[in-house]
Amino acid sequence: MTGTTREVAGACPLDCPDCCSWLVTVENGVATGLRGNREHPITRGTLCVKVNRYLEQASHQDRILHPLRRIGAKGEGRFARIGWDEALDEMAAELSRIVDEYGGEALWPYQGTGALGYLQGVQGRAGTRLWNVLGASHHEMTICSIAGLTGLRYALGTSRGMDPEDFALSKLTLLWGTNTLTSGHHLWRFIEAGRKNGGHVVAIDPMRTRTAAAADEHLAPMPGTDGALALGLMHVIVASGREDNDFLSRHCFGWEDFRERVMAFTPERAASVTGVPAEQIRDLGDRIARTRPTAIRTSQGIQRHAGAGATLRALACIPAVTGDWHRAGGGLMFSTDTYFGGNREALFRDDLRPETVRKLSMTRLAEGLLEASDPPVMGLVVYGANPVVSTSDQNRVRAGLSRKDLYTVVLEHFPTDTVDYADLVLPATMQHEHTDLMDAYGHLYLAWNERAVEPPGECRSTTDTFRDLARRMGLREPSLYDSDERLAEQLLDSDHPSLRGITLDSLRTSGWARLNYPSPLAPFEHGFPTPSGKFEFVSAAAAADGLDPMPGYTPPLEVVDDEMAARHPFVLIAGASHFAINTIFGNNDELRRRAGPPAVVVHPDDALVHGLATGTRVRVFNSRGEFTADVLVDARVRRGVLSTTKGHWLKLTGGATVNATVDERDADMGGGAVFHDNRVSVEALETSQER
Ligand SMILES: Nc1nc2c(c(=O)[nH]1)N[C@H]1C(S)=C(S)[C@@H](COP(=O)(O)OP(=O)(O)OC[C@H]3O[C@@H](n4cnc5c(=O)[nH]c(N)nc54)[C@H](O)[C@@H]3O)O[C@H]1N2
Ligand SMILES: Nc1nc2c(c(=O)[nH]1)N[C@H]1C(S)=C(S)[C@@H](COP(=O)(O)OP(=O)(O)OC[C@H]3O[C@@H](n4cnc5c(=O)[nH]c(N)nc54)[C@H](O)[C@@H]3O)O[C@H]1N2
Ligand code: SF4
Ligand SMILES: [Mo]
Repeated sequence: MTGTTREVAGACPLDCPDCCSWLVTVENGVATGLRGNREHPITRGTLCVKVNRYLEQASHQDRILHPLRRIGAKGEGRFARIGWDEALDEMAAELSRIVDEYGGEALWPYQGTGALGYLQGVQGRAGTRLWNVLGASHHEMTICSIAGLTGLRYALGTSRGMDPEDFALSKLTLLWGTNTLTSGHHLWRFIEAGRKNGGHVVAIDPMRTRTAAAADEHLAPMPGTDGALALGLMHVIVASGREDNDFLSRHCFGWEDFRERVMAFTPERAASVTGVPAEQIRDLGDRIARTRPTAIRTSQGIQRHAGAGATLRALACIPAVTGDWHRAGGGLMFSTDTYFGGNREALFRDDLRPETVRKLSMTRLAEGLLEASDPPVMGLVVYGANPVVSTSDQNRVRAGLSRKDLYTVVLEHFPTDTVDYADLVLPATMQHEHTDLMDAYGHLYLAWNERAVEPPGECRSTTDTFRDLARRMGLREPSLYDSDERLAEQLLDSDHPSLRGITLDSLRTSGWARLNYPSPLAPFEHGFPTPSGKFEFVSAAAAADGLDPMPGYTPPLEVVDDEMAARHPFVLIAGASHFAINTIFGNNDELRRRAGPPAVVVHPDDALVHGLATGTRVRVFNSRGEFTADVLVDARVRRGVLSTTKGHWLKLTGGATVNATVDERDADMGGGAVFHDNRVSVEALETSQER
């Protein structure tokens, strides 16, 4: 490389389990190339179809490069350019006014999953020190994984599980409500390695996704019924006497009670709940019983229903019944994000906030804006989030954001549907334009993301923006002004064994480091971090939280509601698109072309009954709202289910999207969202030939 060309190591910031390690080529101060790091054991030199376009996206003509002030009505998206000084003066004055008049809790720092890092993103709750000092309401990250994380904790004492690299050791892999090839494809190499070693791969998904199509076998349950399927599978194992009694008696708590529940759940009963034939349940139960180790990969898609937390809790019981929790290559993996033992307390500084602050749930934005009182929400600062598209009950979210007395600031890269409602828009940096430190929720490596180039226009990083704002507000707390490096040092200043041998300097030099855990890894060989030290079939903590003390099947709500089914015959699920990540890249022309317009996949039998054909343009609706989509008739979706994708921009599609139909309702645990527990009807608008 010449003197003016260099490669800078960084990492993908997006909400994807893979946290890829990347290298940015910088020529004369300009980023001219981006590639996956070949040295990194997970990335292995490839990014993905989306992030291959990251640099193109960074120089997109619509990139917001300067602060903007609203000049039109809320929702219109008309703005005038202003300077940073003016913007910060205005924001400081407005936030101070709100705090003085209504108290700090009238502020809602609404951070999303646009960037995951510990400095600029949501893992580090960027900006949280400022919000703590101001006494702002606490923003609860309920939108993605919380129900599953909570459910797992009752059984395991933690939400972590397998090291994904150990899928290479698995003889049977269940891809359960997860679309690996789309939503985090770097795991596939390990699954394939297991398969080459004689392993068998089963997908469990109402939809024959590209992942299910690549598996050896596919079961298609009704959405939200996986807990029943898990119980039916365990029944088969136990009824044939192939449970691991040694493991159950030595390492589990409450087995005898839970055993009774399992014995009551015959494959026939599971079949009637799930719609999966009893024969298929018997076959898979039998295969699990005779295959050691069996690994379950599950992720967020399975836990967007009323019984979300209970589902993950029930799934975690399978490796307890088989004893696989003690075998590397066996167990379950949902998320790895608690393997990193960084000093989050030192980073967050929650000691700076008042003793009690109100909590506001990310997925209840409409309720918060329209109904919260004492105090009402008067100031909303949105960053790394696009709630108009991503959050439930879109029409009410838009009504809330339209409130004339609400002061809204959005930190963004692009003029999103949410930006349209802002009073003030601040231009934000992208990953190669700022510094960050990342862990992953799909592997055990940390990454350092070195800033590679100067930010374009007047873009500022999240940390810079909040430091500048604190200064403008005249706040004296010294930790508000800590530099990015200082923040990283504070986070890494931990005696947790996972960080042994890792310093900021060492991480910076290599760009990435494996957390200090053995490989292969049997995560609970020294016990479970529960109160009993054992796997808990019976959980006092769950009982104390008003939940069933034992794992079981908690049905979805709308999916099984007969009265609603009579009105709205389809269950609608809206999973990850292959060509976008949430709403990010939703404005990239080439990726949009490849993704096609919003579509709903309908089973041929349902299409016949409802008079739908491929290309029929339909209105998809329920009492909450509606959106338009093109029908695709295909047997890859099970009967009674419609499948679409999340993340389409309202302004680039039909003016409303799937979340216009989704209820603002909590799942059983943690206040998780219920995106897939949603009934709708479809009605033809016109056929494509007429268009
Ligand atoms: N390309 C791409 N990658 C992404 C994302 C993206 O938008 N695009 N999103 C990122 C984010 S934020 C997340 S949280 C993860 C999500 O990662 P995944 O969980 O893999 O993604 P989803 O598509 O939400 O859900 C996975 C599958 O669950 C199925 N499913 C829905 N309901 C049920 C059910 O009740 N039971 C079962 N068994 N299956 C069900 C869906 O049909 C879908 O195929 O992916 C991340 N990666
Ligand atoms: N129907 C349905 N809805 C869903 C889901 C579903 O499966 N079905 N999935 C849900 C899930 S799992 C998730 S995680 C949520 C995601 O919902 P959100 O957290 O709202 O994520 P996005 O909608 O993609 O919005 C991220 C925004 O952050 C911006 N951004 C990215 N990096 C930065 C940065 O460094 N600084 C600033 N200031 N901005 C940045 C991007 O430009 C983008 O506009 O959506 C949820 N919505
Ligand atoms: S979105 Fe996922 S697969 Fe794509 S580059 Fe980022 S971390 Fe890697
Ligand atoms: Mo997510």
